[in-house]
Amino acid sequence: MSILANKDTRAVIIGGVAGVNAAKRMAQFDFLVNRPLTVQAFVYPPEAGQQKEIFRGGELKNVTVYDSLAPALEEHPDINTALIYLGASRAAQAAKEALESPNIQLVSMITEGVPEKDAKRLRKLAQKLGKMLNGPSSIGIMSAGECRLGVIGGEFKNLKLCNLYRQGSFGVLTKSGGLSNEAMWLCAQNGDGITSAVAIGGDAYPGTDFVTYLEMFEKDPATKAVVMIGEVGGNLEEEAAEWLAAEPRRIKLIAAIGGTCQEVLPQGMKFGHAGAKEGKKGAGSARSKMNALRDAGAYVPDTFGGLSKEIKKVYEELIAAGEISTEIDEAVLPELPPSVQEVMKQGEVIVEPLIRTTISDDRGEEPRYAGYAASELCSKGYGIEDVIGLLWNKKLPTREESEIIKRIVMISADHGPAVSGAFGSILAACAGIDMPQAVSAGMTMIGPRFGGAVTNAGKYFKMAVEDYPNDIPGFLSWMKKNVGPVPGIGHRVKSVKNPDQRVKYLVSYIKNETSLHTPCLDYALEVEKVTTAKKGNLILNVDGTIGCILMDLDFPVHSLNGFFVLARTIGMIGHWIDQNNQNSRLIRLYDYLINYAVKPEQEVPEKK
Ligand code: Q5B
Repeated sequence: MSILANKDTRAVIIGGVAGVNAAKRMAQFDFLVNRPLTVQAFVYPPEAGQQKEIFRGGELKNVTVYDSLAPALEEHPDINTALIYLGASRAAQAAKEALESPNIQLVSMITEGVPEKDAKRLRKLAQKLGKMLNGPSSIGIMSAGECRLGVIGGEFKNLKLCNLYRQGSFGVLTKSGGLSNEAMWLCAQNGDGITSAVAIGGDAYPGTDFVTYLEMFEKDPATKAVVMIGEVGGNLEEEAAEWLAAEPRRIKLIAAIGGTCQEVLPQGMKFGHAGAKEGKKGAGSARSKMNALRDAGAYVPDTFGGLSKEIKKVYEELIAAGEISTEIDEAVLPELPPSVQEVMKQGEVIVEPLIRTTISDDRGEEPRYAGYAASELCSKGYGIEDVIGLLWNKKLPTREESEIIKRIVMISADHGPAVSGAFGSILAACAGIDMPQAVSAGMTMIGPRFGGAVTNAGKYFKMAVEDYPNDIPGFLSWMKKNVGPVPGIGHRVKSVKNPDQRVKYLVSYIKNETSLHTPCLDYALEVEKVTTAKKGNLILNVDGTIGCILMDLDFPVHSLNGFFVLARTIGMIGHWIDQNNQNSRLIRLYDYLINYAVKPEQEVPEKK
C-alpha cells in the first residue's frame, strides 16, 4: 500500500519544457519498477499537436501535447492526477481547472510564487470537492515501487540507492523537496525504506497540511512510522503534535524541525521557504514545535544530525515488536540503457558514421572552414571569395586567385530580367510566392542551355587540352558525335558583332593583370575562332569563360556550376525584392504572345 500515488496513477502534465523533463524522470522510475508510463498527456497550448519523445528504458513512447485539458482527459480517461508545471501567473487557473475535472483526484503543483490568495482559494476548492491538492512549490510525491510524481527522488542511481523500487515501512513528510530526498535516503540507510514520501512545499499556505497526510499514513497498513521534517514558522507541526496526542496512534512519528539556529541569528533574518518566516521564540519557533511534538510522544532528535539514530531506534523497536519483517527480497534491478553518446565516450561501441564531411566543423565554439575559424578569417581581412575557396576547394586562395573568384561572382550575378532564371523568379514573385521558393523557381532553369554549362565547359575543354592538343576540328567533331552543342560556346543574343563585354573583361583581366597559367581558357579561345567563323553567335560565352578559368584555377570540376548558381542567386533575390517593392501583379500571358497551333473547335462525340 501507499498514499496518494500508486500503480493505477495516470497523470497529465500541464506545462512546457520543465514538465517534459519531469516526465522523462518519471519514465525512468516507471522503467525501474516495470510499470506503464505514468504521464499520459501534456497540456501546453504553444506546443499543441506535438508529440514529446519519452524513453521508458530503451522503449520510445510518444506523448501528445494538447491545447487544453478537456481533450486530453477525453482521449485518456485513465488520467486521475494532474501535475502543474506552469509559471505562477497561469498555474492557479490550471490547478483550478484540473481540480474541477471529475476524473482528477490529485493535483500536485511545483510552481513557486503562487499568490497566497490563490493558494488559499485552491485549498478551499480542493476541500469542497473532496480532492487532494499538493503544493504549491512541491517537488512531488513518491510511492516506493509504485509511482513517482515529479522529480522527487533525484537521479536514477539515487532511486536505487534509496531503495525506492520496493516498499518499506516509513512514510516521509517534508516541506522541502531536497529534504524529502534526504529523508528517503535516511529511511533506506537506517530502516527498510519508505512507503510514500510527500513534499508539501514550503509556502505559507500549502494545499494540504501535515495532519491530513498523517491521517492517510495512519490508514495505510504498510506504513509503520512517519518521518516528518518541519521547520520554523506556521503551525503545521503543532497541529501534527496535537493530532498525535489526541488519541493512541498506530503509526510512530519521528520528527525533526529545522530552524533552531534562528535563536542565535539576528531578528528578522529570512529563511529559504516562504512559510518559514515567523517564530524566533515562543509559538512557531523551532524549539516550541520540537517540545510540542516531544510532549505528544513523537521521537524528536535535538538536531537534524540525530535523525538517523531515531529512525534506526524506531526501526529496531518495530522489528522487536514483530511489526516489520527483516526478510527483504532485494530485486535484481535493471540498468537504465545508456545513450549512444555515453557508450561511445567509454569506447564500448563502434558506430558506422552516416555521413562524412571534409570541409567544415561546427563542434567547437564557432564554425571552422577547412580548419580555419570563421571569425579569424573575418578579422584577418579575408573575404567571401576565400570562404568559397575553403568550402568548395578546401584551399585558401592566394590574393590573386581571390581577386579572380570575386570578379567571376560579380560578373555573373545578374543578366537582366529576360533570361530564363530571372524570369522564373519574377514570374513566381508576381504570383505571390515567397522568396526561397521564387528563387528556386529561377534556379530550376539553370541547366545545359542556360547557366548550367559551366561544369561541362570546364570538363570538355580540359579534356580537349589533353586529348586534342593541336586538333580543334577533331575535338569539335568528337563533341558533335558524342555530346552535341559544345558547352560554353554560343549565345542567344551575343555574337561577334555584339560581343559579351563580361567575357571580354574577364579574359583581358586574366591575361593582363594576373599570372594565371590558362591552358583551358587559351584552348577555348582558339575553339571560338573556329566556331565564330561558321556562325557569328558561336562565341565563347560567359559559362564557357568562367568554366575554363576555374579549371585553370584548379577547382574541382563538379564545383563549377556552383559559381553560376551562387552568383545568380544574388540576382534572383534582387529580382524578387524588386517585384515585391513594386507590388507587381500576377502575370498572365497575352494571347498575342502565344501561337495557338491547335485543332479547330469541334463537337465532343458521345462517349463509347
Ligand atoms: N549551335 C546557348 O543557342 C544556346 C552550339 C552550336 C556547336 C554549340 C546554344 C547552346 C551550349 C550551351 C551553353 C550557356 C542555347 C549560354 C548563359 C548565361 C547567359 C544567358 C543570357 C546569362 C544558344 C542554332 C545553331 C544550330 C546549333 C548550333 C548552337 N550552339 N553548335 N556548339 N555550342 N550552347 N549555354 O542561339 O546547323 O542550325 O542546326 O546550346 O553554353 O546561359 O544572357 O541569355 O548571363 O544569363 O538558341 O549569358 O548556343 O541556337 O540552339 O537554335 O542553335 O547553332 O547546332 O545549328 P541558340 P540554337 P544548325 S550562356
